[in-house]
Amino acid sequence: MSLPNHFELLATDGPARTGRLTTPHGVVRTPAFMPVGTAGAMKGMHWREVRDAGADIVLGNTYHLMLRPGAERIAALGGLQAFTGWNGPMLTDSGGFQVMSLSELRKVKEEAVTFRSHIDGAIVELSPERSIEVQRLLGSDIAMQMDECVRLPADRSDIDRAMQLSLRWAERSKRAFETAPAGYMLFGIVQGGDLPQLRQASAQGLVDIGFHGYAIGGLAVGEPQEVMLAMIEEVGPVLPKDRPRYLMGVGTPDDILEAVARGVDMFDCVMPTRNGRHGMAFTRYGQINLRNARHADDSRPLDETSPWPSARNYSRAYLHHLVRSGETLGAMLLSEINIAYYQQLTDGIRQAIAQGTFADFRARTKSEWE
Ligand code: PRF
Repeated sequence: MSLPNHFELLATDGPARTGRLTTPHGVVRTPAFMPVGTAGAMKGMHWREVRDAGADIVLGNTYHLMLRPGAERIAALGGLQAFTGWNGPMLTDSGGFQVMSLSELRKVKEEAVTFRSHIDGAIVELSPERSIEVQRLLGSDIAMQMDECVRLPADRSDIDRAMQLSLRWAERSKRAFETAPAGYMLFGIVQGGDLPQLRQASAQGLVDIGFHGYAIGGLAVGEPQEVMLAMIEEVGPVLPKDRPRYLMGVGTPDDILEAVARGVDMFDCVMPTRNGRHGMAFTRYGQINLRNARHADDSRPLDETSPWPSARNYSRAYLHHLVRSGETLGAMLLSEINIAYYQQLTDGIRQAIAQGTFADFRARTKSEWE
């Protein structure tokens, strides 16, 4: 059964697209970059800065929030938006991927995954149905199906088994989502590793079930960029043109430009905030490691042309000093500067697609990286 469509394509430029996704908490302009606020907070940033930087939507995690402070508690406190103070759209990841990367003693069975909480060691079970229930208790605008993501390289049999399991979990997730109020969305997740045939089968299986949008998972998990881009090209023709496409956990500015060139509409990644906390700045001149001694006497700002004040107003020497001294302010400034850069990038991408000049924009942006 086909679900209502809340995505409107405004313009295309080759395979690249720009559009609007309407959620219960507001409109998301695409291509969109979603900053990651894992545990109900954007590490090192105020929500007002996230909003001012230009983000329309942020990502939260089922896994973290169900363990602490708990989904039922957040629901009783009015849902994620009321609880956190972020009043815009939120997408939540389903938890399966975080179980695999963060918890110990995990066991994947047909019915559910069982794992030991990384917080207090408690044994916790997460099924596709419970994942949807948690995401609905959180009040997530866009919920994700539970899936199993295999790290690459992997054997064909492992990739195939996880892909088939993810398809069965997709069906169960959709059934569990049937009673959600109008306007809320559920995305399926394509798996299939680095194998074109399995990617296509996964995408076709999800389209047959029918989702509000489609994510491409299982990429940026150890394969070279060219393999990731080839897998996006495999699923492109299978996915419905009128539905949003979300590449999960990606990536660098270069990954984003290349994926947009292949039809991707949405992204999320911890890179701008995590790398920022480790002294790395994303700028129009490329990535700059402020730990490096060569910045110690450099009075220039990171980017004198940036619309974001902190990228213009602090010297590289001062940022270097903050990072080397372990000052909280260093992590805070680089987080906001990086999130602002990612939003400027997607803003430029959207404008270029609307004007039919995306190829130029992509070439010009890359040519400025040192
Ligand atoms: N599945 C889910 N979340 C994810 C991924 C996935 O495959 C990835 C892979 N890059 C990041 N986040 N559910």
